Amino acid sequence: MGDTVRMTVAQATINFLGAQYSESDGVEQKLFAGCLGIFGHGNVAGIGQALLQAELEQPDLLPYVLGRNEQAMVHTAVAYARMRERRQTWVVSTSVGPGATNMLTGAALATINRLPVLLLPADTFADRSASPLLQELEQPYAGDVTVNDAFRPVSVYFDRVWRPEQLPAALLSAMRVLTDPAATGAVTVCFPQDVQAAAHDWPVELFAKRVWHIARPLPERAVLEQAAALIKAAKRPLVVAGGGVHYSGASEALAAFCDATGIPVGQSQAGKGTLVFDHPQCLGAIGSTGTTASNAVAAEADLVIGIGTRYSDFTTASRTAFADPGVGFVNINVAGLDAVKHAGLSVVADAREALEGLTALLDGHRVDQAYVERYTALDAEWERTVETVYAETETPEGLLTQNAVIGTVNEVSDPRDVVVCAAGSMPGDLHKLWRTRDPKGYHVEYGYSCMGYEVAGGLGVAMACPDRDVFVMVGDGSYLMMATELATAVQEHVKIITVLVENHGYASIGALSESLGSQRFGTRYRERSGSGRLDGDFLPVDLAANAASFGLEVIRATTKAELADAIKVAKAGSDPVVIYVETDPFVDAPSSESWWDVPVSATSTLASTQQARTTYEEHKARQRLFLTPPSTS
Ligand SMILES: Cc1ncc(C[n+]2csc(CCOP(=O)(O)OP(=O)(O)O)c2C)c(N)n1
Ligand SMILES: [Mg+2]
Repeated sequence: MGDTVRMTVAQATINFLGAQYSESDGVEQKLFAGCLGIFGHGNVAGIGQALLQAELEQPDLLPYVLGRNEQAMVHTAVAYARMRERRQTWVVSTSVGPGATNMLTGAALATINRLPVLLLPADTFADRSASPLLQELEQPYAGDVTVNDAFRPVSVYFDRVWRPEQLPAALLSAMRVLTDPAATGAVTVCFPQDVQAAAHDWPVELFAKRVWHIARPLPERAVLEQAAALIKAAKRPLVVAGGGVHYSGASEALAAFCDATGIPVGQSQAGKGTLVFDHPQCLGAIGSTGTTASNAVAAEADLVIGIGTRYSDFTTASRTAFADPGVGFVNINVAGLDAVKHAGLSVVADAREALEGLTALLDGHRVDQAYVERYTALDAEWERTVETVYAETETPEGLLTQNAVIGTVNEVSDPRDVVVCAAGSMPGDLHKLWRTRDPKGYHVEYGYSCMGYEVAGGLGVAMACPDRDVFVMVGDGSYLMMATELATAVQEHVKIITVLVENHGYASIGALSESLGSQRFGTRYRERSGSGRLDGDFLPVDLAANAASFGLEVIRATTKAELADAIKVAKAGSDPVVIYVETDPFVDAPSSESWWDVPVSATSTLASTQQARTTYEEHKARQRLFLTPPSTS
């Protein structure tokens, strides 16, 4: 037997995690920036003790940050990982029971967005000596099921360390999955609380520095040649760029490919910024929240080249965006799951490698000049639309429009600043309207579009890029759901500029409800009136005062000029600031001339619903399955 060292399971885990590195393109960095945590029984004595010991004896090993809500901590970690192109993330430690299950939403968000995070929920006693303990689920049908089993469907790897001897295998598997570009997401390793505190003799090699190479799978030569042939044969090819382009660091390779071929690009939410907004081939957002330019080009495209996209229903306008009868797909993706979608030619490969290979194979091939002129004109028309709405002035009621808020933030912020959002009407409006001037300047979480991501995610973004200002755009609904991490931002002295957009409820779902014949039912923050309905006065809730209670500077802005001044003040300082603006929920962003499939009641006593159903059926008829493989003939 070789040398061993005696430590608890928790101490061994923290020592192991602090010694893990990722490596990509020859650049090494610590895989974990630190550990976010909230203590309770389950982790306070085990992992908590190990973190304390580490902070005192090896402060750089795995710095501990106290969060305020477990879900929010996952958001922070995931946002950080996205900014670091999945090469670095955080560990999140929770107590047993509710502390653990509070992370479920965050786990789903991480997995859907293909972003790495290591979750360490505490678990009930392995030896069951004190069962049923506080917060333990007792299932009559199974002795080994705990609430943590709910993590299985939302994790890309799940394990539970019932015995110390299992620890090396569980941790090595967790690292493998976290650093696998095709498989990454939420990795959950559960730690029964008695096991955390148990001592064991560990082989010293367990704690050696370990470097996890992040692979760039190469495309198969023959498949890439097929892809090049399809692109050469296409008259109206269009790239759909997704988040995978960012994670592969393929923005420059995409720009070179577009410059050489003249092929235009529509961008998904995660793919926005892969080309900057004024790149000649950038048509901006695509799909249900897309630009009219992207969507017009998509409707006519005969070949769609998906790169690092999972083709969500927003990206494809619920399968109505691509209307050419013979349209085919070529999909470049590290994940086979995504590469095979829509019967596409599946190019399972890293985006940068595949793009560089394709540009070489295409060897000077360019699309027709007439096509270039057509999409350039469409793009210019959309840019004029953006100019117009950016210039909107206050409404007759003296309210700002959301378009003007977005325009003002865009114009006053610096090109390298980052805008963060996730749910409500702003993600769609930002997708269309935000002029992204830096590949990392746009961070909208739209895989899960999770209300409450904004502040917590913004904190993670700001921690990942202290040299940029971070604008958290958050609606009143999302803010009310989870503003908790403003306290963490104050604690950590992390500057985030939160633009809190008050419109007294759910403008997004209100507009959706109206379009579906449901009359904005239950979407405004109003008191219950004498009629028994929620149609009374607006609630006297003062969110600006709420934000100020976190110990932050809050600036109320009622005009565009005040908003611009507030942004300048916030940018000039070094502390977190909240800018509170009230907007008119009835002024929408310009239409994307696109659709989103949300089924309307097939039968109803309400005329509004009946009308909406007729419209729904018209749109639904345009929806198609893409089952035909692409062809060069
Ligand atoms: C956790 C969560 N619950 C519910 C939803 C559904 N939803 C999407 S947007 C929205 C309303 C958001 O309101 P607000 O933040 O005020 O933004 P606004 O729509 O007013 O722009 C709701 C309820 C969601 N996306 N996430
Ligand atoms: Mg709102």
